[in-house]
Order: sequence, then C-alpha cells, then structure tokens
Amino acid sequence: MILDYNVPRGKLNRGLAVIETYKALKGDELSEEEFFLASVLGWCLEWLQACLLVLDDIMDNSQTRRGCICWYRRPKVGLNAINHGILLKTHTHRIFKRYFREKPYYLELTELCDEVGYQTSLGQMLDLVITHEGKNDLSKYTMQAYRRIVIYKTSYYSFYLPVACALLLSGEELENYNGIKEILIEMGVYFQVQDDYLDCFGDPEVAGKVGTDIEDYKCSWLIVQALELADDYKKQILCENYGRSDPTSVSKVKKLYQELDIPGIFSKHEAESHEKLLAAIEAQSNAAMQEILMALLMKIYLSKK
Ligand code: DMA
Ligand code: MG
Ligand code: MG
Ligand code: MG
Repeated sequence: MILDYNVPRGKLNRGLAVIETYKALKGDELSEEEFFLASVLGWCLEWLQACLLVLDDIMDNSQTRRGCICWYRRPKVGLNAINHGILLKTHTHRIFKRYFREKPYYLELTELCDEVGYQTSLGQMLDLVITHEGKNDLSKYTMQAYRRIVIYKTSYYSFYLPVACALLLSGEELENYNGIKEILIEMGVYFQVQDDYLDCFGDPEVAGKVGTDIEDYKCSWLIVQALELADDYKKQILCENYGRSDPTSVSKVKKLYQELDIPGIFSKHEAESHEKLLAAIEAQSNAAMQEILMALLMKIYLSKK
C-alpha cells in the first residue's frame, strides 16, 4: 500500500530520464539486460522522489498530491508517514545492493545517490529555515536566497541525478562533460519557478495538488518578484497578509500579484530562461548530450503540472 499509493501516478520524469539518457549515450538499442538495469535505477529515483514528497507534504502541511489526499492525511497513517518515507529511501539502497553490487560503478553510484539525498535534505532545511526567518523580516526573501534553496532542494535530485546516474551506468562520469552540470542546475531552477507559479495560478485539477505556498510563508519565486516590484504601500499589504491561512488574506496576496502583473512577468521569465537554456544546450559539442538535454527541456517547457 505504501508503494502503490506513493510511487506511481507521477510524471515519472526522473525515472524515464535515466533510461532515455542511457539510450542516447549508448547510441543504439539497449539489450534486454541493459534496459532492465536502467529501469531498476529509474525506479529507484522514483522511490526516492516518493520519499521526498511524502515528507515534503508533512512539512508543507499540504492537502493533496497527484490528485489524491496526501499520504500523511490518510486515516491510520498520520505521522507514521515519516517512517514510511524513510523506508522508501532506505529500500533503494537494498535494491542497489541486489542489482548493482558486482558492477564496477557500484561505489560511485551509491555515493552519488547519498550525496544528492544529503543535498536535497539540506535544501529542504534551508526552505524551512528561511521561511522561519522571513516571518520576522520579509526582506530576507531575495533572488539570491531563493536560488540557493531551489538549487539544493530541487535541481540536484530532479535533473543532475538522473543524468549522472545514467552516465555511471554507461561507464562514464558527468564531471568529464564540461558545462553540463550547470545546465542541469539551471533547468532545475526553471522547473521550480514553474512549480511556484502553478502553486498559486495553476489548475489544481491538472497539477494534482492544491497550493500552500502563500499560507506557508514560503520563499516562492512569486513573493520574491512581488517584493522587488512593490512600493511601500503594497509591501505593507504583503507583510500583513502573507503567511496567513485565512482565505481573505490569501486572496489579497493573489490580487496583489495580479496588480503587479506577476503572471506576465512569469511568462516573460519562462520564455527568456527557455531561450538561455536552448543557447547553452546548442553550444554543447557532444551530440548525445545535446539530445539528452533537449529532451529534458522539452518535457518541462510550458508544463502545467
Ligand atoms: C519541492 O518543493 C521539493 C522537494 C524536495 C519535494 P515544493 O514543496 O514546492 O514541492 P511541491 O510543490 O510538489 O509540494
Ligand atoms: Mg511542498
Ligand atoms: Mg516543500
Ligand atoms: Mg511547490
């Protein structure tokens, strides 16, 4: 039940990215064994994602995930969900051991996943620490602080990890490809900005989750933009209403976002970031890597969930 409820029904972006990257690196059809191992690794990343989401929803006091009530809100689950999250993650180590122990890349693979797991937890901690600080002083919500949170909590595990895993599987290392890590990190930032936008302006039916960033006082891309644009009067309204869970306060914040044309600024930002990423990808000399990065970008471009 823990698995059935929390692992499927997502977009599988991370898991599929492992298989697709591996395919592109190999250059031709994978053998049955190669395909199987890439799929095992892909599913491990989806289990890790399940762990992160189960725990994230507790920390964010969220209501729904992938169109269903959050796991920790299910009757009889509650905070047992913490242990379920830990199980989901620790189990990936067992799967690694079972299928990859004899492989030459076993040590690198486990170290990579541990490191990225650590970076993501640091990101989640930063997310919560900065939220705490922002409650006393909204001026802490700068673009610099935002990027730091997002690179750690989202970029590493969502974009860098699948590609780095597939490279290890094919006997290579991402560190030997110049500039790729930076592109993957920027893709993660682009993706999280989108996630923040959809939290407020997306359709919960499509995204499968109801937004909580305003109520949670999150250092979201939207509030960072709004604080940069607001005059003193509007800043005051934000200070008085941001981070409150009553619907009137939330709609005041949303109204202010509209007045500041945050949706327009977001569309412009999305188009510009897309252009920049495209240019960086086109400047890559390795054709397989170009193909991989383009496929990743295509998946998230103008995404509504
Ligand atoms: C996502 O942050 C980060 C992780 C590590 C799950 P978030 O809380 O904005 O994600 P979501 O909007 O999916 O709850
Ligand atoms: Mg969340
Ligand atoms: Mg969160
Ligand atoms: Mg979000």
